[in-house]
Amino acid sequence: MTHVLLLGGTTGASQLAQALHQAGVSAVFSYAGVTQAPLAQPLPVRVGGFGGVQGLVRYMADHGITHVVDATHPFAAQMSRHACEACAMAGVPLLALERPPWQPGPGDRWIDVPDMAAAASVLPAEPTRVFLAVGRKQLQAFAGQRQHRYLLRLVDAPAPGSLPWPDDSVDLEIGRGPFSAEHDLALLQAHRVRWLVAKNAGGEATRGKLDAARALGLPVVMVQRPHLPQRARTGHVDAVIHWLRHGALPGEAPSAGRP
Ligand code: 3Y8
Ligand code: NAP
Repeated sequence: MTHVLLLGGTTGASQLAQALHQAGVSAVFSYAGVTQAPLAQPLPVRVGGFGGVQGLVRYMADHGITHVVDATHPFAAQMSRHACEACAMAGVPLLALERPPWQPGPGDRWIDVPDMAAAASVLPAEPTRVFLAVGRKQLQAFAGQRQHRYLLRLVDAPAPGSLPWPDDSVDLEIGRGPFSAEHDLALLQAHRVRWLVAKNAGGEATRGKLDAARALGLPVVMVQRPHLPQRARTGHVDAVIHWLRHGALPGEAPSAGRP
């Protein structure tokens, strides 16, 4: 009897949850619990960490998990690494649902950097106005660059005094996306933004800020994805359903001994 653990928290995970529900596949949707009111899902939901690799192995045994689909974000590297380790230890098949990284096009002024610290180091020395579209957890990397005026987009309003700068020295936009190019163009113009910092998340939900930056001729500091272990992966929700039914991705022979 198939019972899927869907590691969620992205648009792709929400789309897969709908497909699993419609296909009548038994599954549980997992959030880390880092936002106050995550989107509702058509599947049973569990919220919170598993307690590391061993905790995930124990959760899979206790709940009869037969397959894991890692549909987390490309920057949720620790969760993805834990899923690889735990599934290898437990002998549970694992498939990643992931989207390709964004690629620069004509007119894009991207500066690729390997990580958030490098992103902070390429910002100009002289004071300017920077849109940090990297969420709450990554802001510390910019704490030393106090000469800039920052626009922050966060899912939840930050607790007073919790930001690395005085609350009155930053501008906040609270929202979870998707954000259109029109919306982000107006946002960048309203705040006279001169630089953007973004993670190469891929997908359509937040690429609007990149289209807006191109239209305004603004430089984008683009943080590259962390490296992840080798694992089976697909970019298509229907390929996940096929994998669950046939033990292989479309066009591949079923792996020996797999359900
Ligand atoms: C808790 C679940 C859906 C899900 C929507 C996608 C799209 C919007 C792009 C910008 C960039 C950012 C951030 C972002 C994106 C989608 C998707 C995606 C970026 C929610 C969600 C959870 C989170 C966690 C949150 C992080 C933060 C990152 C904001 C829900 C809305 C900046 C990443 O305050 C915090 O602790 C927030 C933390 C991890 C990155 C960070 O380091 O701060 N996502 N985002 C999931 C959980 O608890 O398991 O609340 O409903 C999901 C989405 N975030 O179904 O439509 O699919 O990528 N999320 C980044 O890419 O830079 C926003 O503003 O332009
Ligand atoms: P992370 O750094 O890779 O993981 C940190 C710890 O959080 C994990 O070791 C695990 O705790 C727990 N965790 C993460 N995702 C989980 C999930 N889906 N279900 C249960 N536990 C989870 O994770 P993150 O970058 O903070 O991302 C947290 C969530 O936000 C994920 O669902 C991710 O898909 C979503 N998200 C993240 C980003 C981003 O920019 N990072 C963007 C959009 C959405 P234990 O070790 O205790 O098991």
